[in-house]
Parts: sequence; C-alpha cells; structure tokens
Amino acid sequence: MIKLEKRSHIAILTISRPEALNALNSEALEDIKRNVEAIRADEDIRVLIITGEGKAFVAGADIAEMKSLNADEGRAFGLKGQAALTAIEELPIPVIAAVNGFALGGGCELALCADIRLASEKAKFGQPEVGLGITPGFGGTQRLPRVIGLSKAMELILTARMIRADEALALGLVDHVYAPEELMDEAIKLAETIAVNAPVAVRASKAAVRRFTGAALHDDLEYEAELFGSCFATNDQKAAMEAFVNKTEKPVFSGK
Ligand code: CO8
Repeated sequence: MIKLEKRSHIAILTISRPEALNALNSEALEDIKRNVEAIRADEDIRVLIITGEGKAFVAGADIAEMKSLNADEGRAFGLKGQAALTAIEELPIPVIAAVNGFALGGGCELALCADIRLASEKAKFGQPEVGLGITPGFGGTQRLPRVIGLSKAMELILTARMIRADEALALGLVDHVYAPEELMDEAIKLAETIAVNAPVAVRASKAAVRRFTGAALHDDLEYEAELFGSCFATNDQKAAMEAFVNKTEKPVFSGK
C-alpha cells in the first residue's frame, strides 16, 4: 500500500490503495511508520515528498475498518494513526505534501504533518468526521488550528464541508496550487531547491521552526485520542459509518 522511491537525495512516498481512494487502514498506517523509520535512518535522504496514487491523496481513515470498533479500540486506532503521522512530522528532514486529489479526514491530517503543502487544482480538502459521528482523530483538531487559525479550523471541522484547492490556498492550508500534470514536477523542483542547501542547517532550521507548534502538542494529541475514542460508544457513529459502507442515506443523528 506504500511505495517508496529514491531520486538522488529526494525520497517519494506514495500511498497506493487507489481502489479505496488510498483510505488508511491499520496495515497502511503500520507500513507508513515502517517506511518513515527507514527514511529517518537513511542519512542520504534530504527531503521527503508524500503523495497519493490515482484520484485521491488520501480519502481518510478506513471507514469499513472503523465502523464496528468500540471506544477502547477506537482510541487505540486513533493513537496508531497519530503515531504514524507524528513520525512524519518529527522527521528531521523537510517534508512536502503533494496533494493530488481528495485529502479528507485522516488525509487532510496527513497533509497537515508536512512542512510545506502543494496541491493540484483537483485537490479537495475537508474534515468530514462529525458527519460520521466521530471527531478528527489523527491530529486534525490540534494541527489544523495551528496552521489556519482557530475560527477557520472550527468552521471546517464543525461543518464537515469539503473545500477546493483555491479556498485551501486562500486559507493558508496549502502554499501553492498547480495544474494536476505539473504538481509532481513542482514538488520535485521545490525539494531540489531545499536539497542543495546545507543539510545540517536545513535540519536545524526545521527543528527550530517546529518549536513554533508548541511543546503541548503531545498532550493535546492524547486529549484528542480520548475524545475520539469516546465517539465509538455512540449509536450515531455506528449508524453513520454503516450508511457510508452500505451506500445508504446518511442517518438523522440522535445524539446517542
Ligand atoms: N474508507 C474506506 N473506504 C473508502 C473511503 C474511506 N475513507 N473513502 C472512499 N472509500 C472507498 C469507497 O467505499 C469506494 O469503495 P467501493 O468501490 O468498494 O464501493 C471507493 O473507495 C471509491 O469511493 P467512491 O465510490 O465513494 O468515490 P466517489 O468519487 O464517488 O466519492 C469521496 C469520493 C467523496 C471522497 C467519497 O469516497 C467519500 O466521501 N469518502 C469518505 C471520505 C471521508 O469521510 N473521510 C473521512 C473518514 S474519517 C477519518 O478519516 C477520521 C480520521 C481520524 C481517524 C482516527 C482513527 C480512527
């Protein structure tokens, strides 16, 4: 599900499960973590690009896998996703997300772990979780406001609405938007521009700038996982995810 390619000092990690729009299940999350550890150990790699295969970047965590989890299992799944994504964020080298298509839920949260986000004109972003009876659980409640500000993050998370690349650009969620066929070339060009700079200085700069997100992030993620898990004790979560998997109408939520 995960492909890792190396081009000189640049690594390209591609999420490759196009039949499910690259939805992240447990196996994919473990695979991402393993690959990220390999990237961390390879001192020759100076920049990482993350992208998705087909028409999606990542259309979220795997709803089919999540639908029957209980609260403890939900919390554990959330922590697994957080661990994979935090490993990306904590890589000492710069990470560029090349968002080629849908970046929803866990997919938007994956992009948020990158240091720089580029998008195709076809990309769509959103945190649709509250429509599925859950909260964002892979760090979105903490990273989205840190990137776009409190009230914009609240609006996106609480409405669950999907936005296009041009709105994501205006919000500061992405840094540049390109025609679909140009996206990877531009991502590689940007990676090359970074990779010719002094590696120790680049890593030190990333480490220093990352302090900006605050030391409290770890505790904040733990809190997110608690709340995320608690949603799996509700009927609304079960009904919404069953409806997605069975392609039936979205339920009217009861608050139970
Ligand atoms: N999980 C599982 N399968 C998925 C997912 C997903 N997130 N997204 C798409 N798929 C599957 C579809 O079921 C479909 O499978 P099949 O062909 O077997 O029926 C296939 O991918 C193609 O999808 P569609 O036919 O729906 O494609 P469309 O082009 O019609 O629609 C959309 C594209 C709009 C992206 C639509 O697929 C969609 O709404 N997907 C779900 C998006 C979503 O809600 N994502 C958020 C999921 S929740 C989440 O990510 C929480 C993160 C935190 C989790 C914490 C740990 C638990």
